[in-house]
Amino acid sequence: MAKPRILVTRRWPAAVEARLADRFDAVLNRSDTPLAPEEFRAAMRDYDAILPTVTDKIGAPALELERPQTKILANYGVGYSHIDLEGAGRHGIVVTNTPDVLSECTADLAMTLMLMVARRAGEGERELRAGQWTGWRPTHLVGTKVSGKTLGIIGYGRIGQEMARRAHHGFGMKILAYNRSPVAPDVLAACDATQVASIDELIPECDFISLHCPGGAANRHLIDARRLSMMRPDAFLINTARGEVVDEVALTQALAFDTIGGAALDVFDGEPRINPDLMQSDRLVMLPHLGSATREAREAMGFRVMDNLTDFFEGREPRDRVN
Ligand code: 8YV
Repeated sequence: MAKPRILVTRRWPAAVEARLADRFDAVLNRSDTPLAPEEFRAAMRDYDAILPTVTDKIGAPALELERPQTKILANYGVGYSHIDLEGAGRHGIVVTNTPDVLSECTADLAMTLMLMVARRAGEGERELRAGQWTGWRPTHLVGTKVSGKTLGIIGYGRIGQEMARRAHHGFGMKILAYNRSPVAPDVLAACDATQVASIDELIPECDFISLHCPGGAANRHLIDARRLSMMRPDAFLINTARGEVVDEVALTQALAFDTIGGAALDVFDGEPRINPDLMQSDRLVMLPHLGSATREAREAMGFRVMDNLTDFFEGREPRDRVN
C-alpha cells in the first residue's frame, strides 16, 4: 500500500521530522513560514493528512471546498480552538490533538510567570541590562511573597492539576479550583484543593489566578472588566491558556489604574500582534507563547501526533480524537 501523503505545516524537532519522513510520504516545511489560507485550501485537495499548529487558522473559509482529500487534521498542540471542528466534521475529517505530554512543561512555565511577576523579575532584568542598577537597598524592587498564598486555578484539567501540584507541594499554596464539570474527590485531595461553584466566587478569594481552560468562542473574554474588578487590588493574573480568554483592553485599564497587582501572559489575542497598550505596563510580564517550548515536550508532542496518524491510517480510532 502507498504511504499516506502528509503535510507538516511548520518546522518540527529534527528527530520527529526524520521519523515522519521515514514512515509517511511527508512534505516538510523547511522554511518554517506559515501557510497562507489559499495554500492551506490547496493542501486539503492534495494530502491525506495535514499536521497543523496554532498558527494555522482553520476556520470556515479554509474548509470551504468540495470533497477534500484530507481525512485527518493531526494537530501539534493540545489547544485546538484555531480549528473549526464542526466544519471539519461536515467533511468527515478527524481532528486529533496532543494532550498529557506538555502538561508538566506548561505548568512549569505558568509557575515561571507567577514567580516573575510577583518578584518583579522582568523589571529587574530590564533595569540591570539598561545599566541602571545602582546597588542593593532595602526598598529596591520589593515584590510580593508567593509561598503560602492562595492560588485560584480556572480550568482544573491536566495542566491546571500540574500547576496545583507545583504550587501546593512546592510553595505551600492553598488551591481553589474552578472547573465546568465536577472534579473527582481524590484529584482535589491530591493538592488539598477546594472546588468552587463559580468563577465569581473564586476571584475575590485569590492572591494569584492562573488560567488553564480552553480558548475559543465559549471562553472569549471569560476574564472581562467586571471580573478584573473583582480581583483583590494586590492580586495577580497569569495566562498560559489562550489570549482570547482575557479581555486585553480591560486588562490594560486594570494595569493602568492599579486595580490589580499585575499580570503575566504567555498568550495574546491575535498573537503575534501585541496590543501596544500592554507594552506600557511595568507590572506585566510577557513571554512569546513558550508554554510547551522544551526539547522534551516538543519532541513528545511530535511523537504523539505520529501515534495518532499511525492509528488512523491502520484503521484504529486515534487516542486523541477531539471531534
Ligand atoms: C503549542 C500550545 O506550542 O499545545 C498548545 O495548545 O499552546 C502550545 O503548547 C502550540 O499550540 C503549537 O500548536
